[in-house]
Amino acid sequence: MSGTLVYKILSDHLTDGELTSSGEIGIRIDQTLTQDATGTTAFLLLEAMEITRVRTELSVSYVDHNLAQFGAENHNDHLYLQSIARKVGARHSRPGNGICHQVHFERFARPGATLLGSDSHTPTAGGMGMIAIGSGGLDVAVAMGGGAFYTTSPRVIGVRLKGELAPWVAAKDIILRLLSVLTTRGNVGCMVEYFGDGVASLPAPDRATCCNMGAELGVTASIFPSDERTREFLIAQGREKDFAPLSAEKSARYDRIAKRLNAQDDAGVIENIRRYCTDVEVTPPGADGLVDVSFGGVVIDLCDLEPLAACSPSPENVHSIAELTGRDVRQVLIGSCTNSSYQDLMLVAAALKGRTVHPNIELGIAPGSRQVLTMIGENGALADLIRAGARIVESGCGPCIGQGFSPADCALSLRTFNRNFAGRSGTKNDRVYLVSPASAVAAAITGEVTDPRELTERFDLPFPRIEMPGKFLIDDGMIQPPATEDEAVKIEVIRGETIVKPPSGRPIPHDLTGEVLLKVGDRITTDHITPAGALLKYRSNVPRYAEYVFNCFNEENKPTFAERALAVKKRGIAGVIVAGESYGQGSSREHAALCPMYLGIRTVIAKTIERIHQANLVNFAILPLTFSDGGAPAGGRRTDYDRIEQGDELKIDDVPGAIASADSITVRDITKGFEFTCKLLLGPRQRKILAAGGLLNYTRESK
Ligand code: MIC
Ligand code: SF4
Repeated sequence: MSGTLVYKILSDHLTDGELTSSGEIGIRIDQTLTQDATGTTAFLLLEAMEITRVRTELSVSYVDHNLAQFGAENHNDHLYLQSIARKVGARHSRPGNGICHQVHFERFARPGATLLGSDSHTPTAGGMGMIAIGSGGLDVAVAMGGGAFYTTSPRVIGVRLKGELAPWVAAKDIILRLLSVLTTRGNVGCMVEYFGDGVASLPAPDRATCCNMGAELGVTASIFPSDERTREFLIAQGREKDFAPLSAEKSARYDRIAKRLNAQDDAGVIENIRRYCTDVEVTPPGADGLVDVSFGGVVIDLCDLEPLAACSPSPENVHSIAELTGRDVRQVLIGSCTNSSYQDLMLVAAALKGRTVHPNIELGIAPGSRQVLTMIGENGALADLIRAGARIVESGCGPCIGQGFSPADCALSLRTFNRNFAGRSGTKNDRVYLVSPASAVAAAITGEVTDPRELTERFDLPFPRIEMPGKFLIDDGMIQPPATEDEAVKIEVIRGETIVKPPSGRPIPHDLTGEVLLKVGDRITTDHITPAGALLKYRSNVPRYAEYVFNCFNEENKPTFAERALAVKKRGIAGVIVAGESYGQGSSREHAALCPMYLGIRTVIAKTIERIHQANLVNFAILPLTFSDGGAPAGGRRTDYDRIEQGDELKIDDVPGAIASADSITVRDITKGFEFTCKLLLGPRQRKILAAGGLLNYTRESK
């Protein structure tokens, strides 16, 4: 990765390790962000570590997720966050001020800096030429206290953009195209770096859209160079002083990327790799049907791009809008940290001006920030949206996290959001397609999936090219400044009774006996593990939230997962979860580790585990193991994953010995009478954390 922008920023911030292998590196964190759904736990953990003052250049606590306020829980959290942020020296963006990533991009993101956030879409700020990473709240708490953040020295995927987007084709279509090439799988430990002449044509908010959905690729961060478009945005935000030009060296070397794919199931992906990547090599399929694919980089010609949609249930299930045209749509939602910028909403308003939303469509719009909402309010665009029949939602996450606007059974919902995991909308049998604001508004007008490029001819609607305003409305009045150290002493932290101290981890027993409580398939998301939507309000009370762990797998009139886990815990043995590929995809929520830990889960054995979730498991002293046979052994024999069943009793001897130094560990399935090996791929620091019984204990011990 020498000469890349990623390399430059990381080497400026390196505190530990080397940037050459895929070993562990420590980096200094300049800025942090937290949001209310993860922030309460993050600040409680900060308190548990006895950190009384933040030591970063900037830490911001945002309230944007839980705004529904049914019951006292949400407001209790808001008041706690407002008081603790002020006391410890963080800023606090109050409810109504907007979605953390949108507001951070507008007001704080700066080229060349590092940002760590307790939300998986923190990489949005990469659109400003910074390294922005999502993680669990405990890691953010450590960074707030001045500690380094540890991650894998990344492989850098080079994405060259050529040309310019055609009218009605959008930044969202760029990232959807990339998802159709790289998929949501197998990109752990990578960062995406955009370069090429096409970059200059994209304004900063478009870059933010691309970096935002890098989270769906599963990469650690995505980054754009910082150039004149960046300066233009910063000037308009009254922050020119934050500008610094940054780009990769001409001689920059991007990494060669390797992926293992299924020749049959992934045929479309392999075709896309051949079409959009350079120096592609594909091996013939093995007996297991798998092929090894490798390539030098990705090239996307913006001129050739067409409007795309990611169909349910995965952001990688990408099709051209042309293929889907004519499908009946019932709901269109515009908003989320991906696509709710001023330019996005102005485009939608311009297209709807003087029209009424199609009778079949329910249209909801959640502007990304108070800045956006106020500006469209003042220039009349909001009135155009309201007149067209749009239902305006407050600036926040809202429907993106299943808080309202759940669609009817099986009704097609087109959203400008970033995730369409089954059930995330709050409707079990939902059908959510992820699209650009242009494609969304086209459906809002016609009532069916429509290529927005047709709007010009069919509705005599010229493409409304939205220019970046020379000056955004600047009003940070809803961002509470931190207290001075003197003032801080007098501040009393408000702790509502629904806020419960999170449990801390314990060292894993020497010989671990456990029962497989659940065996799940591929792509289990953190939404499956710890459901969001209406249940988000229990985030500050782990025992209560834990009742809903794996709720989607519970069957009527049968003990729930939580009940079974607690019964096993009572017997003095551990709970084990067995999973397929990409376990723990999606959000950064550490509750997906913290709640299982509370229920007595001591190990997860999966084919692969996603980056943020793996780190969260380690932070809460849950052993993350991956099957050594990769879920695909040679010779066609049954995989270890296939042989294990729910209810099996497993035994692992000398866990501390393995944690100390081994890269593999033997697991015995006592019930079935066979042994298998698992990989224990951890850096030296993660091994110490596990041995200490979690990051909280480790941090206390190393003080
Ligand atoms: C999400 O989009 O799933 C969330 C809600 O923003 C999560 C954070 C959380 O679970 O609180 C994320 O993406 O990290
Ligand atoms: Fe909020 Fe949705 Fe963005 Fe998560 S993805 S931060 S829920 S807007």
